[in-house]
Amino acid sequence: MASQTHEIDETTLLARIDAAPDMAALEAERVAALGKQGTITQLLKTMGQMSPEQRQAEGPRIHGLRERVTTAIADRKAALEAAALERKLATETLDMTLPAEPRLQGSVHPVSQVMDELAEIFADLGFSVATGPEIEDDWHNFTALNIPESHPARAMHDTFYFPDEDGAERKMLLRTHTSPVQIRTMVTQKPPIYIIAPGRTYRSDSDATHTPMFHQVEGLVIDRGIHMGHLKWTLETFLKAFFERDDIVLRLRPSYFPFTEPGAEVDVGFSIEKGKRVIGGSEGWMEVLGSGMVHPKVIAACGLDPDEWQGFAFGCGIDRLAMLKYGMDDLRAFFDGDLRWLKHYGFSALDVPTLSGGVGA
Ligand code: 2NL
Repeated sequence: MASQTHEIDETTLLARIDAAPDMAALEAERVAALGKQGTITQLLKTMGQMSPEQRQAEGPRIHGLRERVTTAIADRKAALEAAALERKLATETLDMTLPAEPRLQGSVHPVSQVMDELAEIFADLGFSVATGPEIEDDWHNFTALNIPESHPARAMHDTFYFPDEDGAERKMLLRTHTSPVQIRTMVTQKPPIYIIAPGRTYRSDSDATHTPMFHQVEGLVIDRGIHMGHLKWTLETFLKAFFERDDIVLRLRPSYFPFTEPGAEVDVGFSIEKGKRVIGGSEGWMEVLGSGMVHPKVIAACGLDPDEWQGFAFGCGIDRLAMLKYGMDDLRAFFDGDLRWLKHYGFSALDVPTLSGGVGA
């Protein structure tokens, strides 16, 4: 019993610990020496059966042995960890001379892209972009457009009204179309006027094809001697550039808008490609725009002489234009903010539409 410490060859054990090639081998050594059934643990247990004199002699030797083995394991562990870090640092390199990787996050919404395309196409025809408030009064949104208080068109617009203010002359509302922007332009600028007014508009209806907020673009020309021929050429030129096809066929159908005389619905020929309707060709007709000659009463309401100035105007939904051009079929997805949809249909910030590069390239 007294010779138990001699069963452990300390020199060999410390040498094995020092030579442990990896963490797993080191852990095996630790379990074999210091674990529950470990040689040193067993040795410590024998002290219980020793006589006091024996314990006095063996105790310090056994504890000393355990101490040195524990220290050796800790040292070896630190050495292995340092070596592992050293290897990692040697293999992981960072080349600071490489150019930065472009990480494009986010994309341009199809509505914004189409607005940019419209601005580009119409700029080429001499039109500038006009904007105005989304919170309007009923004079600019309705009255000036020949839609008086009692007119059924007011009810048809599903208008969002603000609560009446005490003493206020005009009702405030969310504009139901971008026409008030053109009214403001006619009131404040001298003709000739060549503008498009793209922007958000609001109507209180909502289903698969209507959202309470939607985007509209309207165009307005006020000049001398303007007639329907100018209107048709402008729309045809616009649609050819926008859909990037030459086989665009227009059909103007008489229609009624209180602010035009005459008014015309514009149908565009479509064809079927890969099971989907695309603009171009003439397999069928699709209603795309509303238009007409500006009503003399509207011109007069803006303080201009309708005998001197004539004009045409048109309007259509930007969301619908985007759907037709880029093949989306659910309008509601436009405003969900779903990143997967945006990633699929969105545009690169670098994809700026230009006439030379193709507006939708
Ligand atoms: C449609 C129809 C249209 C206009 C908008 C307009 C504006 C002024 C004077 C006269 Cl200031 N007209 N805009 C004219 C005809 C049709 O839009 O279906 N929009 C979605």
